[in-house]
Amino acid sequence: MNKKGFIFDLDGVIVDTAKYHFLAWKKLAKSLGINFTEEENEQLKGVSRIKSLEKILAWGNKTISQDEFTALMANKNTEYLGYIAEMDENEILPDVQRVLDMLIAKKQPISLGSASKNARTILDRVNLRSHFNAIVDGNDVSKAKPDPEVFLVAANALSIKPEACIVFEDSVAGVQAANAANMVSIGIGSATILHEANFVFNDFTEISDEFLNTLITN
Ligand code: B16
Ligand code: MG
Repeated sequence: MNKKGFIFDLDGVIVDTAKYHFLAWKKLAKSLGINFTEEENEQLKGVSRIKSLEKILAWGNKTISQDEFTALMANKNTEYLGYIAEMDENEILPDVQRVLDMLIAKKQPISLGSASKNARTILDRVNLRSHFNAIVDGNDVSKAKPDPEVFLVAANALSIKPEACIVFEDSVAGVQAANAANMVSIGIGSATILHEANFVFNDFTEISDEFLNTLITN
């Protein structure tokens, strides 16, 4: 049987953790007297933790010491982990389980390709870790999306050539990273925002088994 490498982003694709990132960043911003909006949070999707804090400080016109920066990052993550600790299978986004089960039934290699350093914890919370043949996250790479590193490392971990990999992504930076890796990019979200993707669906309920079969055979 044909084997393709299926690479899933985590936040915004498998689970909606953006809302928890928002709450944690909002609290941090407030402590600095910065008004952080949901629109700004949108721009942090797929962006690493360090880059996210740099952006928030720039939006708020704040300069802080390196020590304070490090302390704020740690505080934000502790706050975020508090929300993550409450997660369970109910937070898996619609039809993600169906798509994963279908790909597993078709013996397709599956990897995670996420910028998050908390990816393994989240997969454990929602009981999906065993569905993945490989997990590549923010702990395994040094270059953030739109650099293709995270997806190239995932392809390598699956022993599948990049050209034979398919990436599911909700962020613009992630779609650009998949394209730069020479992979098929599938945007999950708004077609207007993710117009650089090869295909775009609002969510996994729109992705049929027939479409997945075409990806496997072509
Ligand atoms: P953490 P993804 C990304 O995950 C999120 O979209 C982004 O908002 C977050 O800042 C980044 O992970 C780092 O997350 O603080 O948990 O290491 O979408 O690439 O799965
Ligand atoms: Mg994402």
